[in-house]
Amino acid sequence: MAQLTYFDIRGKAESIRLMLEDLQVDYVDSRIQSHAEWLAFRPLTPFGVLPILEHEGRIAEASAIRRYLARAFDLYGADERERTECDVAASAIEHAIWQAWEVYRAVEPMTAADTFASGTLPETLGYLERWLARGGRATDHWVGSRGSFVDHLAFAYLDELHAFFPRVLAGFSALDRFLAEFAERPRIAAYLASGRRPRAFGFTPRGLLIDPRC
Ligand SMILES: N[C@@H](CCC(=O)N[C@@H](CS)C(=O)NCC(=O)O)C(=O)O
Repeated sequence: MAQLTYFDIRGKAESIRLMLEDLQVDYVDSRIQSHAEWLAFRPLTPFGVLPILEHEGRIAEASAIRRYLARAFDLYGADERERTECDVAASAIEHAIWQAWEVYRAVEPMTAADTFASGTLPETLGYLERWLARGGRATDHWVGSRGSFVDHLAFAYLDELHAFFPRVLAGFSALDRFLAEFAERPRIAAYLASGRRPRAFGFTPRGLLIDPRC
């Protein structure tokens, strides 16, 4: 049995939860609930941060966990070219996630959100959409025809944008379509409807960032 340890937020763990759900891995979704619990647990972690995954050993770092699961369950491309494409897309999406999270941490988040929505975000989404649809390929998967861990990472990112910047996202039809189609995968749809997802995307200096659609 695997165990994912994180906080009661989606944050850096949600794409991992999506992978575990989609792969039907038997896992415990362990969520640290209090600061006191975290202070006690922190020295036991490899780098003083979460998430960590226990699965035939202990793995730290979100991107390493995603790639470990991708290698173990054949979600890392069919050949070397596709593996490189997975790394390229995952890196670009991780950067885009970091851009969005900077907005929530801003001193004036409303102003930062407006600036983001009219500038950085559409520019980033334009690049991502162009990459997803590269060479006129089908846009149901980011890499290859069978899908990869990049799909789970992209869904976690786009779903968060759908919650907070739906009108901006709606301007990017391939990304919007990918989001809708991924949500319809039977195991993903079951997870989304399960009520087991954390309600909050993350922590901000002003408290939890709750999904306004919940
Ligand atoms: N490089 C790590 C960073 C993980 C990270 O920053 N985790 C945050 C939550 S999103 C954390 O554990 N914060 C607790 C702390 O810093 O005390 C990864 O990507 O997994």
